[in-house]
Amino acid sequence: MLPAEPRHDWTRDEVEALFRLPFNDLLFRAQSVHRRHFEPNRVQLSTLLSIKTGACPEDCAYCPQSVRYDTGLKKEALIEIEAVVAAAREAKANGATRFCMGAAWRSPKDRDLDKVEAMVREVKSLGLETCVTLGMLKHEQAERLAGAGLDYYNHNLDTSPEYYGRIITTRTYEDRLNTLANVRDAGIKVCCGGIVGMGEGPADRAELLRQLAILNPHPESVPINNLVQVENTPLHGTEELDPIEFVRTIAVARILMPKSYVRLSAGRTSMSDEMQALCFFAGANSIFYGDRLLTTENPQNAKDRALFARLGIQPDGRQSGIGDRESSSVSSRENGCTALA
Ligand code: SAM
Ligand code: DTB
Ligand code: SF4
Repeated sequence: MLPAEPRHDWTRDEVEALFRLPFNDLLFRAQSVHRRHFEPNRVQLSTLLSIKTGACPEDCAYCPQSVRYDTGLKKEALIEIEAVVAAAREAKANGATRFCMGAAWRSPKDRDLDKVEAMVREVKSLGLETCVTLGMLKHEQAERLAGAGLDYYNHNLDTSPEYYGRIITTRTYEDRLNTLANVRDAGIKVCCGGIVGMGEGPADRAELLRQLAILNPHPESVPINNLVQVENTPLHGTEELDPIEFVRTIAVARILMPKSYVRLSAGRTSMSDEMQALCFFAGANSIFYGDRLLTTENPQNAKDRALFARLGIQPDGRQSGIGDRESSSVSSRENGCTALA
């Protein structure tokens, strides 16, 4: 039996046992959970823009934007609002429903927030959902962003508490949980996930997902990033994660957080169409869409559109068109439920 309501009391043993299921059993269960809560052939599209690039004082071992690693990235101060609005218009025209603005800060200064608030207001007025990721946030800062109408704040746990010290030393796991609590208290929706493929072990992947799933409520949006290896970052050269293990991570995230959007995030440029299709089958129902993430590449829009066409996937916010392979209407979801219950 599948539990009807999300749980927040998953144990390590339970989560590790999910990871160890035979692959077909795991995917069947994840797909069954998915069909209970979502239309199975719909994917939400978020477009990213870096609004302040590089020269970050933090030491996140995966990140090309840290000032500590010579990645050749051109740093850029907080950009002007006109450039943000132009990028948001383009994202909307291309079919995104959410626009996510990221800044390479440890935490924002109060005067930076004036500009970010204006960006949020302008992007929202275009009819897009807004998300920002600005580093650690104090309670009052979260309140200010909520006042500007911000929909989502992205702040990732990144990995398990046990592995965390190998990846970041300049802020603690506790700091991250505090920021998430401040965001939640201000009434902003939480986007929180992590990165795999950083040399962590299976228990770390399980524990990252368990840490996300014991948050109450669950994050509304859960980005699962596959490490993008950037030359001259400490994690460059890390052994790549087995793609099947990546798909398992998506499936377990779907089972643990049944009502959350699970985003197939960074790392898609090195994934095959078949691997992405398995991720969607495992319950991923959101992606970053647009040819750039923050500083690295993402698949071109045309490539993603071709993938959706092959898979009969409809982006959120679009009506299914005549001639589409399979309508993603509620009735198809219900059919699926009956078939898979
Ligand atoms: N500076 C802010 C912070 O760290 O909270 C916001 C921007 S930061 C780039 C947002 C997230 O992007 C990180 O927490 C990490 O999960 C993800 N990220 C950064 N570099 C990545 C990489 N090379 N591969 C995969 N994910 C990455
Ligand atoms: C998230 O979890 N992944 C995005 C977003 N939140 C901000 C960022 C991925 C960054 C990948 C490396 C880069 O492009 O700089
Ligand atoms: Fe800075 Fe964020 Fe990159 Fe860490 S992940 S170095 S905080 S930009």
